[in-house]
Amino acid sequence: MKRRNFVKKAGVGGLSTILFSDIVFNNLMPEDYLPLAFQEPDPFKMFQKDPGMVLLNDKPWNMEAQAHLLNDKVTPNKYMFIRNNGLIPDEINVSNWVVKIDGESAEQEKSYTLQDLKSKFKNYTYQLTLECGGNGRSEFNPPAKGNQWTIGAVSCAEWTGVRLRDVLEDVGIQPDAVYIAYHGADMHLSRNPNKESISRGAPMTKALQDETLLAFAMNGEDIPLAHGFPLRLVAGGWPASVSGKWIKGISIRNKVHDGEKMGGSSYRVPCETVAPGEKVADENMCIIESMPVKSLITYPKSGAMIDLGTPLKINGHAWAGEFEVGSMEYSIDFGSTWNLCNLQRPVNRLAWQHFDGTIIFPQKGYYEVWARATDSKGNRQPMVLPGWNPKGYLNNACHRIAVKVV
Ligand SMILES: Nc1nc2c(c(=O)[nH]1)N[C@H]1C(S)=C(S)[C@@H](COP(=O)(O)O)O[C@H]1N2
Ligand SMILES: [Mo]
Repeated sequence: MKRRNFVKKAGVGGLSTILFSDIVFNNLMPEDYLPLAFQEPDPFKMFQKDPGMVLLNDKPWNMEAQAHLLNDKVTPNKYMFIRNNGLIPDEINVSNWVVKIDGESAEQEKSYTLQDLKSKFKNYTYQLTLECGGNGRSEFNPPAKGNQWTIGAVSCAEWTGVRLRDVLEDVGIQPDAVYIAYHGADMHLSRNPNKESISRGAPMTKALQDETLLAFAMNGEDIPLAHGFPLRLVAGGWPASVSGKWIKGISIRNKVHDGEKMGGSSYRVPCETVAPGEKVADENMCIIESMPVKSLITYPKSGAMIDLGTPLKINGHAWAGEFEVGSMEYSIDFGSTWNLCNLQRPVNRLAWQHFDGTIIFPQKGYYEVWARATDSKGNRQPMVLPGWNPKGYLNNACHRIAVKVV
């Protein structure tokens, strides 16, 4: 992003919020002068992230959480991963922000201001799990190019907005509609205005679900800038790349959307399993839809020291794309035997579910606690890496933590 413009627009929180102090002699600062403090911006301060978050890339900004930071039932901004493909928009004017609905299968072209959306349609609030399709990529071998996410590219925040369905129906959907596509205001890294950094979408069935929102609030406040302020699409349970940020347009398409990062190996995996490193022809690649069943132990932090005889209470979250998690187990003997955890139902469809369990270790020494979720259809997390694919998507292997009993 152009940093000076970011500073201008940071008026959202104000310059001094980022610096955590006032600029003395601010009135004497030359008009176009960029204070040193912004020349090498601290992304943790700039995006109000916890210093425990891990920065993976600064061009574009990408940041992930660590498992123990995700312990909250509802993910606060400070622990939410950031995945950007392009440059965060630097000129956001909320008062004249419009979203245009168009496309071959739209009855008409129609634009809405933010105020139109908020007042014309009923507002809904859901907790929705968003996981980057590439979460877990760092483990694949041969390695896959892209951000080397470990386990931290997942969140479940509370989103408020209007149903995409209500808006699309207000515009009118023609019977030949197949797919919706989003268009965001973020610029391509090349700064070429004719290129989109990413423009994905989803089949009509997903677009028309109750929980698919055009959201204007996250956790009861304006959406943070990095997460799509002032308007984002939220399609829980699918690769988070479907949840377009900084939404300026939605197209109702009469074919599978062919925008940026819809083809090739982007967010697509071999339709049939392939050997690691194998070349896969384009026509044998399938678009990722529902994300696979997965879980995370968020307490304790890996490396915990426990006194022998003191029961250890573990807890975390589990999620299963479009489905519900049916059961949750842990193992302390490298997967030989498994014990059931308590598992809560989701607050609403597509929200992650919380689990806990109490472990009594038999003797002093080093242990690993492994966690494994099974979805309502019987699909279970693998103990080792699942099917290799060119871009390293869909790694839902069991999460493991180390524990020392002393
Ligand atoms: N406009 C736009 N939307 C976007 C992206 C982007 O780069 N630009 N990244 C996508 C990807 S790949 C992911 S994983 C999620 C990340 O959402 P978050 O940064 O709010 O966690 O946003 C998706 N929506
Ligand atoms: Mo992503």
